[in-house]
Amino acid sequence: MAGSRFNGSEDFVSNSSAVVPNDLSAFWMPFTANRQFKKAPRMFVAAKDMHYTTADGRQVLDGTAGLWCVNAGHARPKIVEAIAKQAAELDYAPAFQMGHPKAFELANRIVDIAPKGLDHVLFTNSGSESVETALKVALAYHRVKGDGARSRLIGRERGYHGVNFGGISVGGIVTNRKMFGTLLTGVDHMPHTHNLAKNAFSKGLPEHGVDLADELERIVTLHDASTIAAVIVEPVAGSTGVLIPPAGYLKRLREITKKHGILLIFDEVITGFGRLGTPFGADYFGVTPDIMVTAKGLTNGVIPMGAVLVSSEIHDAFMDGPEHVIEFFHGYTYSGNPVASAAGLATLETYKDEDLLTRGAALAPVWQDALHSLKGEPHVIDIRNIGLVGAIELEPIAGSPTKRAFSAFLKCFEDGYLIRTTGDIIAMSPPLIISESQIGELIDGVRSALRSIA
Ligand code: PXG
Repeated sequence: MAGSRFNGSEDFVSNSSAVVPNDLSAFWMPFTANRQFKKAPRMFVAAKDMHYTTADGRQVLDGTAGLWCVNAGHARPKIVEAIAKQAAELDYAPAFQMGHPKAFELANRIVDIAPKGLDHVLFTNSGSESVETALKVALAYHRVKGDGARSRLIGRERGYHGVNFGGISVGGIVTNRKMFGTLLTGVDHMPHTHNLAKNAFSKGLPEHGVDLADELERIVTLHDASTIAAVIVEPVAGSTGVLIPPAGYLKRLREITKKHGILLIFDEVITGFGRLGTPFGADYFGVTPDIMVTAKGLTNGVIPMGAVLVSSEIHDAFMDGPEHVIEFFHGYTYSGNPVASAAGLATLETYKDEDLLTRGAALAPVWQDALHSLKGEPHVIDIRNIGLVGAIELEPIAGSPTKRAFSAFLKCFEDGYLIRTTGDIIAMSPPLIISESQIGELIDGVRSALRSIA
């Protein structure tokens, strides 16, 4: 179709075995400006460790771990081998009323590294499904306890909890919500914690804003605790531009939820599996939720999989009634899929072999210094960091929000660096195997892009 074909398609036959098609019209790409992309496609055809290879044979340093998921770096041998072996040995086993060993083994290994008290695992295929699963567990938990009036769910402005109906209902991103009708009823939102006036250029946790947790008390007063099932937050809000919680904020949320019998759900799809320099965000902040939502880094992004961890108290509340009856009417055809489970096990082994779940802590000071060296560069109005996550907020071009950051993204890609942008915020979250010199390289790439864009 006109406009969707490359000119001179031989330019896009890669130097690897992958051949890039020259008709891009059929694939309606996710969260992508499709028409713009298809006019000037950016294609990856291979990846190894810290680098992608583009269709035209260039190396691109991965500053985002794919989409916050390739925490161990690309094409790691243990994971690649485990997937191939599992596919040949047991490709699929029915997920309902049947089992296979690797799903149980993976659940055990996840519990081993999880915060104490989160002892049971439900498997899903994505972060979005993990969120839906967590919300449903929370609602059903109160119901099986005879407290079914607790049906309200509380999220937060600027929260991202995937794209399904529960997730966009508790989420706080206007563009992700406004097209889709009335969403779930009985949802309310706390304010977000981002405050440039008070906290710009904070290193690590911002100093101001712990009192924003008290907004939950206001919401409880409005609706009454007896109607509220759960509060869901990302320990660090990733997708809306790395919003780092003020010191003490998550502890305060934990106290308030506990006081009112409200479940606390941490959405650790991004903060899980070493991103903050600890196995989970819960460890970083010293706050244990009742339910923890994960995905992404669980399988290093290689095979789609998510996991929802719940406390024994929640799990045990369901283990009642006649034993032949299904306790929780929820699950997916691919819950605990054998190949995904094998990928998860090999991923956790790789993390362990290379101490990747804590490597971010050792690198964090280097990362922080490198990021904050961008202070004073053109357009930069804030820099923030935690673990191996960083964000650079740019002054938007008047009348054209998002354009400036997107130009930086394009320039970086051209120069061999992969970054992410959301609004006018650049977000970075490299694989946890990044070297100190690669951190320097990446930040210098961003510096040079900032100096060259309008
Ligand atoms: N919760 C959180 C906190 C997430 O960050 C999801 C749920 C949904 O996961 P799935 O697997 O259904 O996509 C996410 C996903 C970005 C970006 O660049 C972030 C996500 C996905 C894609 C891009 O910020 N987070």
